[in-house]
Parts: sequence; C-alpha cells; structure tokens
Amino acid sequence: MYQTAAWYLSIILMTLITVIFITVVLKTNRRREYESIQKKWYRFRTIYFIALLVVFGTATYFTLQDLPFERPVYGQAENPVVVDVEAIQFGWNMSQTEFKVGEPIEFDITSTDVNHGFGIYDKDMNLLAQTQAMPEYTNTVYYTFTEPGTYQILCMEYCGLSHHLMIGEIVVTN
Ligand SMILES: [Cu+2]
Repeated sequence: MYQTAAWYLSIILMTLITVIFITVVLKTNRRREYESIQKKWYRFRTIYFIALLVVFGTATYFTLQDLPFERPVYGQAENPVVVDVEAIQFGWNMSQTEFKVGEPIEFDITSTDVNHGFGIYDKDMNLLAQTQAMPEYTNTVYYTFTEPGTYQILCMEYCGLSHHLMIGEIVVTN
C-alpha cells in the first residue's frame, strides 16, 4: 500500500517538476518580465518551502509511526522437524532431505562463504518459500509440504560462476 502511494506521489511530483521546468524555460527569453517574475517567485518559494515542510512532516508522521513493522512468521508450527542448511559455493548441505506430507519443517539456513538465496521450488517451478543464506548468520524459514513429490532448492542470489549449479533436492512422501 505504501509502495502504491509512493509510486503515485512520485508520478505527480515528477509531472509537476516537468511542468515547472518547461514553464521556466519558455519564460526565460522575456527579459523585461524577469524582475516581476523574480519577485513573485520569491514569495512563492517561501510558501512552497513551508508547504513542503508541512506535507513531508505529515507524510513522515503517518508512514513511520508503525515502525518497527511487525515481522509475521509464516507457517510456524509446534515441534517442527529442524533441518540445518548450509549454502556453499556451489551446493547445499542439508541435514535432512526426505520429509512427510503435513510435517512442519523448520529450515535453519546459513552460508559458509558468500551470500546465497535459499528458494524451495515445486515441480512447476513455483517458488514456495525463500530466505537469504548469509555467512555467520542463521535465517529461519518454516514450511509444511502439502503434496508429495520432488522439490528443488535453487540459489536465488548470483554467487559466482557456478551459481546455476546450486541445485538441491527434497523428496516428500505421504
Ligand atoms: Cu549461490
């Protein structure tokens, strides 16, 4: 919602700036009128400055008052199967790769070298869950498979020449 609002606000401001720019360019060749325009703009500038302060002050108040934003944890369930995942150039070390349908899983993901992206894909290449794999840090993602099948773990962040070879496999059975 904030993004949509920011997008429309940007469009309006950019249009406004373009219009002002074109107006100024068109008026610059009329020297005689310059002095009066200068006077008018001086007053306008003060009003504009105060208006900007009010507008941005209000916008800042309403957009930042929710900080810090809540971080919902998706798919968290009680007593999940805990899986340690280690991303390395170029592959995945996983403590477990076979699961049951309906079994809540907690993936604890880290990296031994550079930043990678941990993404779980189904057979149609739909992204089901993802997080970053970062060195010296553990990111947790919860997921419960609802259908049996073979799933792929792909690296979602370019991490070197063989980035595309970082393919892991998860097998889910009933
Ligand atoms: Cu990678």
